[in-house]
Amino acid sequence: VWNNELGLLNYEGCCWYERKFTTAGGTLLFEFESVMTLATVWLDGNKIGEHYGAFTQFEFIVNDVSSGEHTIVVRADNRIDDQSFPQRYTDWFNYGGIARDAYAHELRGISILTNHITYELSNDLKCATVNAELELYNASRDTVSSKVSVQIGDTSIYNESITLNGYEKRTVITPAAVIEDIALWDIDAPNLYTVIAATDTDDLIDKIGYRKIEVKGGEILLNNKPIELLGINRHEEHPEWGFAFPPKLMKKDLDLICNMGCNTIRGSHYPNSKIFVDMLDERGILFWSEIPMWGCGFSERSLQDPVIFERGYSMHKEMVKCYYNHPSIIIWGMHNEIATYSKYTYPISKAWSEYLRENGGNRLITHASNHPLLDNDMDLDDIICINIYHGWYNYRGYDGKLSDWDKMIEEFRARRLEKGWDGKPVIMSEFGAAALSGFHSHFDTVRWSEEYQRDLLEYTLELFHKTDYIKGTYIWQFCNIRTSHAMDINRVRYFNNKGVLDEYRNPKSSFF
Ligand code: ADA
Repeated sequence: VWNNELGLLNYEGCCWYERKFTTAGGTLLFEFESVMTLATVWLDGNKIGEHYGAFTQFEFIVNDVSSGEHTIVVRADNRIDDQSFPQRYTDWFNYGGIARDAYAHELRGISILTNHITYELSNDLKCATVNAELELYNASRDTVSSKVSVQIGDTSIYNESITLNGYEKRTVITPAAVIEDIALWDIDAPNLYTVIAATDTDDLIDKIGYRKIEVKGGEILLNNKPIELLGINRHEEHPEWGFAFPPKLMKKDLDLICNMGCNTIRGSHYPNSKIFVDMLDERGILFWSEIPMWGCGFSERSLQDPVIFERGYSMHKEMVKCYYNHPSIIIWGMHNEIATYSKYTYPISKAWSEYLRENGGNRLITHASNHPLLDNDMDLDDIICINIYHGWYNYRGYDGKLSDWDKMIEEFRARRLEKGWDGKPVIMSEFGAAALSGFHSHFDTVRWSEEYQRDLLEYTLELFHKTDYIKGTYIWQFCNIRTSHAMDINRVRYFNNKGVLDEYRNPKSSFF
């Protein structure tokens, strides 16, 4: 990420990356986990592909590569325009560069590109009926036959021979296999099973966990038991590395989040690193993954732009493709604080929620709304998610006091009943206040003090926990983040200072 080089903090534009490598040749698969935001890739001067979207993985396959030395060039372009994700007015910093790992794989014979494991659990949750959906590719120009097998834990669920024509891609859905006596994945027992898909010349190794998430009668049920989501919003960002976030720090962030007693994280506002989601799987922490479609930056005109629709749609598809097997992901978020009070968002939310419901595995679908009393799209959600900052921002029709919360909770209770949404659990997905580390006050009305933030969080959390229809809370936010210079004067130091930790992960009073 270039912005942390001296003099480049505010550079927005293109940056070129070049790397020489040697290969035995044949078919190569180039995999990029995150390039911000428009990526164009050349191999030995020949363009091999282009991709839009900063936080989702993409791949290009190149056949007939000669053996020897080659040069790969990537141009990363993070310019913002009317059709970009994010838009100019967005509350995070628009870093540029190659933020996550990139790989070149040599493919041989029949290769496995993806392996999605889908399962249905029996009512008593003791037994799973499992399918694998394998995407296979013959990386050779000749017809090739190979054994294809899939094993989950100690159980073989598939073992067949398959023949593919030269360079043919084929999706194989294995017949249903019943696995008895499974150990469930849960927050206090995150049991994982290793999945090995193999051909004569390739393998793909992954992990899955068996769990069931659903809503019933206004409750969220994890493995048939009601659960309260105790969460925090976290940006995968650090002032030294931007979005190129080191795994060592991911572990530290998780240790801190577990110390706070959280059982869930919202990956606000974009898909997080695969390695981070692996850690969540291993530690039994529930995750909300969403695409980077942030708020009021998206004008009514842009919400009607087919390019915006298609870009967001493909981000959902790539998110599902990449993270499908992770048991920790229980929520897909479609967007955050867009104009869901207008008539322009419903068609978008409808198309995306239908896609996610059909293809996204066993997950709850939602969007985060900052106008809960006017929102039209909550019909489409499994859980209702509300972002409101009473006690920090002043809202029309309210007094600008902490007690505005009590009023709002009763108003939303009425709206929920009127709309017939009483079966949908409500989550307070953002609330909080900014505090400048080390700024203290004896007076509980002094904004920006650590005490003001602490008291506001105490007040709101207590209120939410005792409100019958609220089934989860995500504090805004884990730590301070660098933000866009387009944000208003409220962003002191050009940081969003609502972290319960500062940007270097030192605690403020509210952390405790
Ligand atoms: C919004 C938004 C967050 C952040 C927050 C704030 O709810 O979703 O990204 O900008 O407001 O701090 O005001």
